[in-house]
Amino acid sequence: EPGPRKVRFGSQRLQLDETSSTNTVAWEMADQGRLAEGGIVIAARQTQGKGRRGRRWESPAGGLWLSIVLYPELQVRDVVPLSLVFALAVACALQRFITAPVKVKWPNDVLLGGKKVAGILLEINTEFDMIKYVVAGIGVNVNLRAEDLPAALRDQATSLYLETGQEFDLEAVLSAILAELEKAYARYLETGFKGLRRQFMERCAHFGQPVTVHTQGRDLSGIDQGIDDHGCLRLKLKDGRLVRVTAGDVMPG
Ligand code: BT5
Repeated sequence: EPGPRKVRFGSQRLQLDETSSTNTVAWEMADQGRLAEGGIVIAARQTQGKGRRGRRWESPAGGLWLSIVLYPELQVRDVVPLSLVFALAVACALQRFITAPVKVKWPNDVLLGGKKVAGILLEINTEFDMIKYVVAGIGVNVNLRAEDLPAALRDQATSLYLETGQEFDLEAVLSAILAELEKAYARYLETGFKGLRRQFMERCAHFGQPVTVHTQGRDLSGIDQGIDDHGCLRLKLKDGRLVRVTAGDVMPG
């Protein structure tokens, strides 16, 4: 049949009270063939929540901590932009609940009031060049209070509650997120990042700004020239050279 098959996100759901990391659980389940495409693992709390590159993700009660498993028929290099696609989808979902602008920060952050409200962790299991499965971890600070986060994070992290003074129904936020993720994923399979690039740039917190990108052990400073059709960040360096970065951390200035 023509067109990519449509999957429902969250139709299979493992709900846990507390776990180490939903990404770890989803990875093991996928490995054992126990998690279908679009299946999710979700926990009320994580004791070993993971960020990128071995970093820790604070996951107290009050947030949404979930992982989705996917079996895309894509090359590894075409899976990498999914972290941008999913960050955009989460931003769009959160925007349904609040009026303040929800922004994205390349490659995997969602920002509210300039602070991180959500992050994406993509883990890819490959065999040679083939993808066995992808686990997309999504963490959203929904009803977290200031004291739920370590003091050192308080000037860079926020929650929907901290920005609005309102509590949100976790199930309602979850369904909005799953619906947006599903839509963005289908679109990505159809058009590639090309079809989502414009939308990403419109929500991007740093487009046109001076930034420093930490990538492959070094810092590159320049002006953000936007994201290309493959999801790479284009940077104009001080010496005028234009470089493309595939992964890294963006800081202002
Ligand atoms: C991320 O990493 O942003 C990926 C976060 C993915 C979390 C989800 S939760 C469900 C699933 N299971 C997991 O174990 N993980 C996924 P990165 O860009 O590396 O950002 C990590 C950095 O963000 C840390 O080093 C802190 O500085 C900061 N941070 C930690 N916890 C935070 C939180 N709850 N809110 C905002 N910032 C946080």
